[in-house]
Amino acid sequence: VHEHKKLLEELGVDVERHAKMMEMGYEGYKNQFMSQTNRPKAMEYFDWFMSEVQGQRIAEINELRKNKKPAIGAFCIFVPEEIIVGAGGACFGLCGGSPATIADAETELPRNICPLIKSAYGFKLQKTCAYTQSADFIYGETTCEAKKKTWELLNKHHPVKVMNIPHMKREKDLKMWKEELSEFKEHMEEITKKPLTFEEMKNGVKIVNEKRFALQRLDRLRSMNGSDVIPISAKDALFITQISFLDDPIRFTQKLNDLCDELEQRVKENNSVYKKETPRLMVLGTPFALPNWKLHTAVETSGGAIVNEESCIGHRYYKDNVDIDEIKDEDSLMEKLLQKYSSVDCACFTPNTPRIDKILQMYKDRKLDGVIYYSLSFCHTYNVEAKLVTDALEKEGIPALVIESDYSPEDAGQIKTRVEAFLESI
Ligand code: BJ8
Repeated sequence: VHEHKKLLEELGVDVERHAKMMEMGYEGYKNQFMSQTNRPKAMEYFDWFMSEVQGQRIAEINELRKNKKPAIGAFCIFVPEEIIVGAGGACFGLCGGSPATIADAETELPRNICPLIKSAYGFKLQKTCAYTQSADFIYGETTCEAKKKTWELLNKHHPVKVMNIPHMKREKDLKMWKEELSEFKEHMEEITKKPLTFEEMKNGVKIVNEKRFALQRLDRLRSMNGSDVIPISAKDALFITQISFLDDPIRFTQKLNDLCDELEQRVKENNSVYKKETPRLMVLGTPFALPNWKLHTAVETSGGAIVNEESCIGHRYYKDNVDIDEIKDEDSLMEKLLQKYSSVDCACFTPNTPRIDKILQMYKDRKLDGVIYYSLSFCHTYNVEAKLVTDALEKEGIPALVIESDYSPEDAGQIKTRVEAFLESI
C-alpha cells in the first residue's frame, strides 16, 4: 500500500486512516488465515492478493481508467459485470463488511438498517475504501428498501446510477429489466466515449462465464467430490469467493483453476483439512462482504465444516452461466443475460419459491448434516423469508439453525455457543 500512497492521495483516500485500517485488516487475515494448517499451496496467490487488495489491484484499476475504461463499484450481483468487462473495464464490490465505519455512517443513516449498507456508506464518508474512491460511478439497484433509499443520500458524496430491478418476474417486469440492461450498456459507452460492439460484449460474457465455471469447480471439489474429503477450509473458500468480486477476472480464473487442480489431487490422496466425520453444513442467506468471517470462524472453532454458502457471496453468484452458444446478435445477448440475471433467487422477489427448491436440492447433492440460515440484522427480506425456508426444511427433517447478526464482535461468543449446541444436536 505504501508504494501506492501517491495514487491513493490522488483518489482522495484518507491515507493515514486507510493505512491503519489496512494494517489491522491484514493482521486479522494473517492470524485467522495464514495460521491454518495443511493449507493448499496455491492459496499463496490469494494471500498475496490480500496483501495487495488496496494496493496493486487499485493501481491496476486506475491504469484502466487512464485508458478510458470503466471502473464500476457495485453492491449487488444484479450489476451485469459482463458488459463492464466487455468494455475492457473493471467491476468490483465495494468495501462493506467492516464494523469500523458504522459509527460514521450513523451520523447520516438510521441505526436500524442493515450493517452492510451502513458499513459501505461509512467507508465513503471516511474515504477509507480505495475501491469506492476509484469508481467512476457506483451502480446501485432497487432491491431492498434500505439500499434503494440510500442511493439518494450516497449520490451526494459520489456519483451513483441506479438500475431498476423489478420485485416480480412477470413478462412485463422482464421486459423492463431488459431495457435496463441496454441502458446499462449506454452508461458504459458514456465512459469509453465509443460504441460497445457485440463482439466486445460477447467476449465479456465469455470471460465472466469462465470465472463462474472455476467457482463452480471449487464448489464441486468442496462438497460434491464423490468422497467425504473436504480439501479446503471454509474460510479459505469463502475468502476466494469474496475476492472474485475484486480481482481481474482472467487472472483470478487462472489462479483458481490452479488451486482446483491441487484440490483434485488432494481428493485423490484422501487429504482432508477436517477430521473424519466432521459435520458438513451449508450456510443460507445474506452475503458475507469482506472481511466478514465471523460465522465461518465460529463454525470452524466449534468442530463443524461449512462446505457451501448459498448466499450472493457464494452459490447464488456463480450457479448460472450465460448461455453463450445461443448468442447470435446483440438482442439475443441481452436476452441471455436477462435469463441469467432473472434466475437469481434473491429474497427481494415475491414469490421466491425457486430458492426453496434449490436449497433442498443442494442439501441432497452435498450430503449435508445441517444448515445455518444466516441473516444480517434488519434485512427484512431474508429475515422474513427465513420462516418459509425453515418450514420447508423442517418438512424434510433437515436440521436448521437461524442466526441473525451484525458486524460487531460482541455476539461472537454467543454465536459460537449456539453453533456448538447445534452441532451436538445433529
Ligand atoms: S441479489 S441478496 S447482493 S440484493 S443490503 S438485501 S443484506 S438489507 S445484499 Fe443482496 Fe443483490 Fe439480493 Fe444478492 Fe438485505 Fe442488507 Fe438489503 Fe442486502
